[in-house]
Amino acid sequence: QKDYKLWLQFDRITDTRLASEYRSRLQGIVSFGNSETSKIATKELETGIFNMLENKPDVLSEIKGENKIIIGSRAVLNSEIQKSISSDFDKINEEGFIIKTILFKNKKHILITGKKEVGVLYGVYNFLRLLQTNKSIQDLNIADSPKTNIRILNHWDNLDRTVERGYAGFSLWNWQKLPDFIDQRYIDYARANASVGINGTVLTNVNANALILTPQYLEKVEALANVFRPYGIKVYLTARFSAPIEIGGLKTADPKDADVSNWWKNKAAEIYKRIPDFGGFLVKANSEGQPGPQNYGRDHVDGANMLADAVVPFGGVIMWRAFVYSEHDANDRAKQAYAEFQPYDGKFRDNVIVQVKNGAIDFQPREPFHPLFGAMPRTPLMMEFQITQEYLGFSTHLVYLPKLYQEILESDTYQKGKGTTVAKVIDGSLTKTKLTGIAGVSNIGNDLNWTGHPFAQANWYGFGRLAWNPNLDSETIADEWLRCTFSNQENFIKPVKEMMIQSREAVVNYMTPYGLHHIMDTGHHYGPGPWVSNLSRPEWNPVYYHKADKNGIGFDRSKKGTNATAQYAPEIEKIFDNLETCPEKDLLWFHHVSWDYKLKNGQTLWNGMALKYQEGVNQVKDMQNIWNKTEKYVDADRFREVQMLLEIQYKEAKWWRDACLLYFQQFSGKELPKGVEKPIETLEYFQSLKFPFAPGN
Ligand code: BDP
Repeated sequence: QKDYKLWLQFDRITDTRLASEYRSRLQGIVSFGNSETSKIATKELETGIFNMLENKPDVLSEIKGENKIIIGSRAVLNSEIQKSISSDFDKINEEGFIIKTILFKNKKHILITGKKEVGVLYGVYNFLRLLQTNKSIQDLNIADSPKTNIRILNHWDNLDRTVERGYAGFSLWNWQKLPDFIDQRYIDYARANASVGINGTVLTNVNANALILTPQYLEKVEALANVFRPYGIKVYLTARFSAPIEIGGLKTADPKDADVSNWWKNKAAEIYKRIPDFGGFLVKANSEGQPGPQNYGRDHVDGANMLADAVVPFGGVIMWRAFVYSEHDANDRAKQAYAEFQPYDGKFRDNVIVQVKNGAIDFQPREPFHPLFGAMPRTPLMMEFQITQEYLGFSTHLVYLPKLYQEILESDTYQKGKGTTVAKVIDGSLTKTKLTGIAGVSNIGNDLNWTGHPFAQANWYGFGRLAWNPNLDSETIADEWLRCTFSNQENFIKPVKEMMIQSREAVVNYMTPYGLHHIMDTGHHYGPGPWVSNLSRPEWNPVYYHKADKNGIGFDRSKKGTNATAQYAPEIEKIFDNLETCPEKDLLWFHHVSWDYKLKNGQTLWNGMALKYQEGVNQVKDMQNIWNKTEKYVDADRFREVQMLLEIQYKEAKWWRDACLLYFQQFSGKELPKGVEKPIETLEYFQSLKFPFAPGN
């Protein structure tokens, strides 16, 4: 099954000239080292080369002749090679790798090495990618290292195997059969992650169940940790703050209570006894009804630091989430995380990292960067992206997310003047923090193709690549992914890459153009629901976010409104605050403007908005046209699958356009401009639609 193999297809190289050049340079593998990791690296190289070049390289234990690939970590390399490249090791960090053409006894070879075994494994996957993407391997001199320490997937997986906001089937983790049954998928999952440099996984949902911390489950977690370890992947768990009560028999979970902190210390010791390299805990506390320190009159610092003290003797970390908003201060949800967390800057223990979503609301098709990224210079902050497409058409719509990730990472916080981008906050280069990280809420389930949509695999891949290096370009990543996953044919790559790149803007256009946000239907978050106004908490209702009325539309977060703009550095605040300078893509996020407001292109807002909705639909049509021409480059299954999915996406883009425009038209009272197709259905029809059973909510 092709789509099970993800980007690790290792298809035969069809360019015969290139294949023979590769063959001549890859005449055997000399593998130093005996660890599990090094065995995996050797095997990957062997089978990868065999599949791509159809010749089985010999695996040798010493260097003879020429044109061998020599692999091994620094410690196990022979002393002559070690000496000759010792200065290269200065260029990499603990997880980095070197791929270099070297001379050994006057003969050319390719060396793949690193300070640690896992670096060698990363080097091997990167080397294989060179072949997969048909790059020259003539004179190699690559030294590369991950720019962040924690590159981690967050699985929102429940113990009953349902996945919160998961659209690719049930959870991979078969808790019932663990620890004795090791599904091959666990190994393939680890492989895929290691191949892009992901080095951690949180196995359980942030809306946590304390049972995972009982011995019965820890035994199962241990079995998974054992599978992942040789691939350089650490296991983490979510910690339910009230666990001391629920499974510990205590009366309280107050972080200042000595019995409580002792309970966590003992729990940590118990976990580390089983899993010596356990990563630590991810915690959602006092957010959306989850228990936390505030239940006891304590604060986030008390809670996080208490847990941090429990894991610190073992080298563990606490990832404490900043996704909080309260119903008691409903004036502007976008301001609440900042208001609650910013005053804690500098107060957390060294092994606490605060995990912040990319935007201040919640994983919308477009949000400006979260103001906290520019506001906590004395606190390690990690990024939380969503790979699963909760608000972007589940695994039905083709949306290439690295484009969104890049937009956020490139945003300038001005924390220390111009050029202090979010990427620099995240990779620690700004604040010199040693604890850095990027988390991605996983889109993986037990579907045969892992992610539901074949192109959703690109979001997993791209997340990993950007976690490795937040400065990578999303277009380059798309190029790599396409070549590794489908084909190297330029006639395929060029248009399909374009399709991927434009897919992010398309979804913004047909769902939430010009800074609109959170106007999806209740509960499942799939289709349009700008009319929803009956939910118990004001900030759960779409009408709270678009504020459409006869006078106009948009959420005024400027000085005249909720003053959320003041949470940004003065330079950015000024830009967002002023209608003249506020980027139009964020217009209705920051301003309430009249339907006649003149856009930069000369259109009125109403016309411009309607045209954007139409443009989104047209873009999906373009995507269909592009895909329909790829049949000869793609296997029949994936071709057909993507074709059907794009057809649904096209239908649903029209659904979003028509439902939103009909609804907003009640307020604007204006005709649809020329160029926008007339809706066939009525607003009442769209409002009456009931979404069928939605997975994962
Ligand atoms: C929202 C989801 C909800 C999650 C929550 C979170 O709708 O299912 O539990 O975020 O991140 O996006 O905690």
